[in-house]
Amino acid sequence: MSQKCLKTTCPYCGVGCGVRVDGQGIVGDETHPANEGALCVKGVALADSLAMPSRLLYPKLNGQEVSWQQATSLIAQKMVQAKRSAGADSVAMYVSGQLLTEDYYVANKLMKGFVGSANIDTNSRLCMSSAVAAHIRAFGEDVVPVNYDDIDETDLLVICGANTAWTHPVLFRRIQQARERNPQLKLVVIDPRKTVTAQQADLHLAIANDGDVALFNGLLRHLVQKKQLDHDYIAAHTEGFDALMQQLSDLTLPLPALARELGVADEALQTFFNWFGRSDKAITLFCQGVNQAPNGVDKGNAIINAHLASGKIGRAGAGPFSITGQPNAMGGREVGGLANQLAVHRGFDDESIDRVQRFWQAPAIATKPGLKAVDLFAAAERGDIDVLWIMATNPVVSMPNNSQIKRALARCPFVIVSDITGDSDIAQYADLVLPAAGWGEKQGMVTNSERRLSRQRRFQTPPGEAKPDWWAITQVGQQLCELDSVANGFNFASEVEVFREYAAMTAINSDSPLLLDLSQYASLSAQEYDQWQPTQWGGERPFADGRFAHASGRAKFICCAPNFNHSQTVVSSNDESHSAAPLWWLNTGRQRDQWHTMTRTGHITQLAAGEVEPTVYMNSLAASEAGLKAGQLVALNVPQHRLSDNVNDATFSPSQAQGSSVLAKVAFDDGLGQRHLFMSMHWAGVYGGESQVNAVVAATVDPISGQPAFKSSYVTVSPAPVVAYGLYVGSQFDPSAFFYHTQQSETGMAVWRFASHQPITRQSFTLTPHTQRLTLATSTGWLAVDYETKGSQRVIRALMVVSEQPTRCDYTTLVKWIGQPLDINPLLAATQNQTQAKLVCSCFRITDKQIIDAVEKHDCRSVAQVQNRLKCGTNCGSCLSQIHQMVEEQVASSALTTSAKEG
Ligand SMILES: Nc1nc2c(c(=O)[nH]1)N[C@H]1C(S)=C(S)[C@@H](COP(=O)(O)OP(=O)(O)OC[C@H]3O[C@@H](n4cnc5c(=O)[nH]c(N)nc54)[C@H](O)[C@@H]3O)O[C@H]1N2
Ligand SMILES: Nc1nc2c(c(=O)[nH]1)N[C@H]1C(S)=C(S)[C@@H](COP(=O)(O)OP(=O)(O)OC[C@H]3O[C@@H](n4cnc5c(=O)[nH]c(N)nc54)[C@H](O)[C@@H]3O)O[C@H]1N2
Ligand code: SF4
Ligand SMILES: [Mo]
Repeated sequence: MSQKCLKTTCPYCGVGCGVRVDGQGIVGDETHPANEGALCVKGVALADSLAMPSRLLYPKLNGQEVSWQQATSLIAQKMVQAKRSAGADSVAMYVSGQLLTEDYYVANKLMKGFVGSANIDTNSRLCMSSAVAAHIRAFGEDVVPVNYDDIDETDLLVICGANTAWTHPVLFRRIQQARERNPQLKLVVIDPRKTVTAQQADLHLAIANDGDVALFNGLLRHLVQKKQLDHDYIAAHTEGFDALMQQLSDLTLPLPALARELGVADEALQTFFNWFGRSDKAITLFCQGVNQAPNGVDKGNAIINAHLASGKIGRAGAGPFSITGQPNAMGGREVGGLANQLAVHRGFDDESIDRVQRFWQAPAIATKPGLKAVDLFAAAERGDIDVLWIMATNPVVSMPNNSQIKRALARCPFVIVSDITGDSDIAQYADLVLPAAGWGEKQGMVTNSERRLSRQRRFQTPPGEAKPDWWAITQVGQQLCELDSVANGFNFASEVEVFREYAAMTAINSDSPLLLDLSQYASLSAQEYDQWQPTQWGGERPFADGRFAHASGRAKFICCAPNFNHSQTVVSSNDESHSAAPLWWLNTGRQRDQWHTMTRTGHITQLAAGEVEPTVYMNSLAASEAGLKAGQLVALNVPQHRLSDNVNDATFSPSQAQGSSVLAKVAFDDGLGQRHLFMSMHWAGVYGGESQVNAVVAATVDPISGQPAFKSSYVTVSPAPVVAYGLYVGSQFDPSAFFYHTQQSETGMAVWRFASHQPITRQSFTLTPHTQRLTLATSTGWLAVDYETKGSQRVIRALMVVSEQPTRCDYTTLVKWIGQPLDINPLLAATQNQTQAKLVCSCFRITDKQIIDAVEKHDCRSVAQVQNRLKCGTNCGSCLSQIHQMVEEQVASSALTTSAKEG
């Protein structure tokens, strides 16, 4: 790490926090407007993320090292051959919101201007495409009209379909600070789960899955009835209101019926409507509970309708606020990385095609939208894609119905994967892998959720021959131009040259109503680029003048039909007629401490301690009705009728059904409704490759955006046929013989968990080198200790515990025994201790049990007192809201107990 101080941005979520890197480490940048110095637990662990195992170091063709020259000229040749023999659409790229703007720009230019196909899509399809489509329908352009600062100005904050406390923690912290400063500010959370975010709210509406359109249409109806519309705004700046009003009674239900349909109390719904109607200013912040739905675009528009109708947009403290997931999802949208956009917010109308073609001097401009992610892989599965270049995304884990993705990759004749690690599941499917320079080794621009462009800066040298993605793309581009005998469109020597061209290109918007215009940076010097300060495009307050990008200059109301069919009760009873086993609604998303498919965070001890193995959360009552215990291994299965749907598809063979289940351990969460499951999307690779939730998530998409409905699948749940559960703590272990196995990183070692169909014998484990073994019976199985004798001491090197019962023993405490002198009785007690504590503070590894003890046994009566004792929440603060909640509840309950005793 460099000694001098350098400013860059965090590579994880779309909050886009600034960080400072110096000889001391990596800390929050106080001067960055997105975070003012704060970082969440993932940001705090950034320095550890750099010591990544299994970096890709050299280009490899079918496992053999090749030079970059060989690799890139092969890609260019394959692309040209495919183009000539099967047409430009047989070439495709699948890229990522984790690329930098410069990478994204040249990838888009290569495909849409020089290969001649718009078959370039991005994982933002899985993430933001519904919000993009909603913005374009309403505003005529993909513009997010709210800033983080607006949170300090608003009267009402509605968080819809987002678990912000975990997924955008620094933004949530800002929300909590705003509430502390302004006790009048109300927080409403709309989420079928009682998440950590929902626990903090003044009002939580646990609506039925995909009930959002009905809810927001209901809000609009309330605004009409209570005369809380802004008629002046509607008349001056919008269109389509009358048409919407004519249909409104068909688009929602009157209050008691609506409340019933959504599964929430009348009064709660009424309270939300009243708060929204009476607030002068309101912000509706939304994320994947809105976007990842079969009606995700309509959800976005139903939200926007309510804001337009009440004039709560285009001014401080008001507006619909789509939060981006990835660090540069927004930058990708700007350059045009989605298959249905051409470039720089331009679509495929004749004028845009002409302007883009002329700007690029493109020999082969794409003239129609390309295939969206799910369709793109379906085309590959049919054999329609000959060359597929995948960059900075891991679709075998992150795409729905991922067995189809695996089939597609196996079928595609030439798959190129650019990644930073060979451990990613996608790298296993590549014919050619390219080693990419990762965060800290590459540089460029990213745009966060509030349209703010910040610089990522390089502070270390890439290992081996790893290269920035933009460089690899331009090498291919240059050779492709040569093979096609056209002028070289990829003559870029550095990132700033790419950025200048991108900025210059946005000048094609200058005489249009589009707000994306960075042309003032078209001649940025290298020094100015180096010294770039975080800057927003579109100005501080887009739409302040009430002008929108539609030809009429007005925003549009969109009629959105509610999706009552998708409410929990209706779908499950319909579907059950096909299936003997009861169906459970599977909701998927994120954990606080992991990033996506774990390639960048799975190896970090501090982050691995949050959710230690693949876990499916369910209501304890529903579990007991189904005869399931906490800690038990279960399989989530694709219901029979969906398998038979697949069978109707000519490409489906019965053996493929075998990939259609997911293994996970049961944990109780009474914040979930009956037969409502939640599981994270993270488990993958060495950490939990048998538990990729997308094996059972259906590839249902929103018909407009093509975004998968990751939160709306139905599955059956069955106990896994486990004869023995096991755990191994040590530094080396091969768990591949077990049908279920996972790995949790620990400093200098790991914890493997596994399950077996057969009894596990003591002989089935090889001894750790240089050790002796002691085995002992426990109440449910046995414990083996591998130890090394040093003088008179026996030092523990590895431990394994095998049990016939799903045990709730707090295995992580066993880690503390490694390297310690063997002391049988306390060790045995530790393996049989049945209280599994839940980690609350990752920075100081403080569990819920310790916090409860601090209140109960050590008489701590406030968060400050608990923190004095345990330090929890004093570093990154990601868990602060949880600690507040716990301390409050615990203090109240111990007061009750005391008064009961006294009474
Ligand atoms: N720790 C962590 N943070 C991350 C990421 C990560 O991997 N790890 N990834 C980043 C990325 S790329 C993204 S896109 C964001 C995602 O950020 P979020 O959208 O906040 O996270 P999710 O957990 O995917 O889902 C949010 C919530 O939607 C709810 N939901 C499900 N169905 C419905 C519904 O029908 N209606 C409503 N209203 N809600 C529903 C779920 O219960 C869930 O709590 O997080 C970003 N931040
Ligand atoms: N069931 C379910 N599935 C989901 C979701 C969900 O909520 N539920 N959410 C969806 C959403 S919103 C998203 S955004 C996706 C995310 O899903 P992915 O994009 O597939 O997840 P990542 O693990 O971030 O994949 C990034 C890959 O790029 C590699 N990488 C990192 N840095 C670089 C670099 O600089 N260059 C290159 N070339 N490679 C790099 C990493 O090692 C990793 O393999 O998942 C989607 N899938
Ligand atoms: S909130 Fe956390 S993950 Fe997101 S940018 Fe900030 S530090 Fe990174
Ligand atoms: Mo995302």
